Amino acid sequence: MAADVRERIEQLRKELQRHEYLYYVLDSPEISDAEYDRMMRELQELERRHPELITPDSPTQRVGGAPREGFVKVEHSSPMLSLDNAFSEGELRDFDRRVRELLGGARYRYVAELKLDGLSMAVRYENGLMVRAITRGDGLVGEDVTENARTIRSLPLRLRSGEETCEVRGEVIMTLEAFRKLNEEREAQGLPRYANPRNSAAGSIRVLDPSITASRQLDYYAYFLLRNGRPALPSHWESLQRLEKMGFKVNPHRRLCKNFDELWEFISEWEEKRETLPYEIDGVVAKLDSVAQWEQLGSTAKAPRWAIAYKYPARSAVTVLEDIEVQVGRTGVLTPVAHLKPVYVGGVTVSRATLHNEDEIERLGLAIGDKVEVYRSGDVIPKVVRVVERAPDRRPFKMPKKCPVCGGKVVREEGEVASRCINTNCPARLKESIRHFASRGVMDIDGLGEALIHQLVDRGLVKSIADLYRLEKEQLVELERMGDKSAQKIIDNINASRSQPLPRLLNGLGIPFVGERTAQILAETFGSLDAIAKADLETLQSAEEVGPKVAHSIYTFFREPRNRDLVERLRKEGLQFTYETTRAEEGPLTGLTFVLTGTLPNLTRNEAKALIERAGGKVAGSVSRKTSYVVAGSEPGSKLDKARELGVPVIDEAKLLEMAGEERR
Ligand code: 3B8
Repeated sequence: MAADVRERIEQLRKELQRHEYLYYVLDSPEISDAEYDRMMRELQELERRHPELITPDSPTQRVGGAPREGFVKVEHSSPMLSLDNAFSEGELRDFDRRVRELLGGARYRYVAELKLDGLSMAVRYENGLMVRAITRGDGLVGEDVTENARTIRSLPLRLRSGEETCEVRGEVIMTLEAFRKLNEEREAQGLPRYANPRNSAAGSIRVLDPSITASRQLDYYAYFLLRNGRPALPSHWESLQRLEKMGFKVNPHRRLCKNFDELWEFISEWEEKRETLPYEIDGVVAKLDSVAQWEQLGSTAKAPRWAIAYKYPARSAVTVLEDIEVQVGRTGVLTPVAHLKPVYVGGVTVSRATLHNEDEIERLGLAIGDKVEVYRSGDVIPKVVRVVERAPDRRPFKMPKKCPVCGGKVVREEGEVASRCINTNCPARLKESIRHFASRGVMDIDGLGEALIHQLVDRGLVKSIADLYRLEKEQLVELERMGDKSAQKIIDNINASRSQPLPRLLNGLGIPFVGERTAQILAETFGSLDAIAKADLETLQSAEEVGPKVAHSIYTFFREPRNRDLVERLRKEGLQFTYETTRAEEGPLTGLTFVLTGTLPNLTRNEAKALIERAGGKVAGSVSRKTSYVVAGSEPGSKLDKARELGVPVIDEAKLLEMAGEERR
């Protein structure tokens, strides 16, 4: 038995490690998140029962341990230097000339890498196991952030290359997407926003509670391999390839350059292409490829002479804040938007920027007419970062008392940063609700864009999200710029969205504070929309990550008659109200296998399945000697005969509910 468990644990770890590598490092998963979760849960359960078998490289150890009192300072094996900067082609040429002179005519090549905008971290491996992670600190002494670093999924806990002892250096970053989500969540919780992904990554790695780091979706890119405090291989290019084989994420956008021109070409190419990257870079790092030449050139106390960081021009510019417009979002939140005198910022013309909320405007000390600095990062909406010069005739901004769209009352609740239009019929809210509902990653209704939504709402064709499912092609064809073909496509896409899984529908409903993540957790915890809708505050809070504020928001949402009405209409349209939950670890049905046959009086097949799994049981497709019970409804099929043949007990829905400890419906 113990040997079996040990073997199963080993097997699960190997599989999970492989899938983590495929997902987080290679970005090409082979299995669904649900399958991954299932394996993870099985491993967690086995380790819970056999804690003596837990090892530090087990994938379960990434969840983040207990908070600590403070960080321990640790000396680096060799100084972690920073890089000198070049801000122009001329400065880069100066660097190249110096290198050429110092090398006295020898041939040399550069390795060009993107310069990720994160924070540097050194990671030690002993006999193939990750043992310590240290921030750069002052370059000589950093802080031990091992427990936090463990939670970074792209950082291997065990090297794929075997039992090596070495040190790896690289950059911890947060992707733009993770950054955007984090700030959305923080805003929802009334917390201040992070200024940029870099600060946000730094803030996430330097927290005392590793579970916070775990929730932040950080990434690690390796760029340096050391053994005994010295570069491990004679060529940097080969080091990067080697790091990849060891299981690290190494930025694929790199080039071995024979001369300055090739280096400059790489830099020019990426100045434009950096817009397309899912993370921020602030330049390109050029390093000599030959480690022997590194040693020849040496370092100053601050930076190596064999490398340089070419910095792209700052993506900020100064312009005039011409006006502040107020937009109304789907939850009625009023968002001030800056209208700017158009200005060129690192490649694009910017004329609008978000100002988030009233407090932000106050914090910045903004007034209309001021000269302001606008900053643009990646694909994120530009933002105003500071006032450069106050205008003499500046006009202070005041949040309107009436909704700019419907004229309804605007309120700002105690302790909230947002002002809201409280008219639930406000057309701006409806339009935003539909836009959110249809958007990518939510219900994914391709073609249902802003212009179409405006027309649908303004013409009264859609008064509620549910009306979308009643639209007919003929109605669409009559709209501006709508052909027969595209109308049919949109209708098809709307119809296809009926099968989007419950977490997406939940997200789509636009319940304040319920985004993608919370929706997923709610669906997994409760298994059905009805269970969520009828749950009381306490029950809602029993779900992970659902605090009083979120619970209150969900509770209130489902008690509002308009929302109940929407839910009922969506049910009639056949949207997905149940979710296949992964099985509960322990419940009244643990160890039992059920087979469903026929139509049950109250529960749909999916609901019955979810109910059984929530109670710890399993559902199988066919009857065998291993079947514990067959649950039969009206018009059962051959499964009932089979059950009788094998002597498997047959029960009805009521009995199932009773066994599962669920109240009768
Ligand atoms: C030597 C090499 C510092 C760095 C380096 O993407 C040194 O190589 C360094 F003293 O800071 N942010 C990179 C990045 C940073 C560094 C680096 N390579 N790709 C980065």
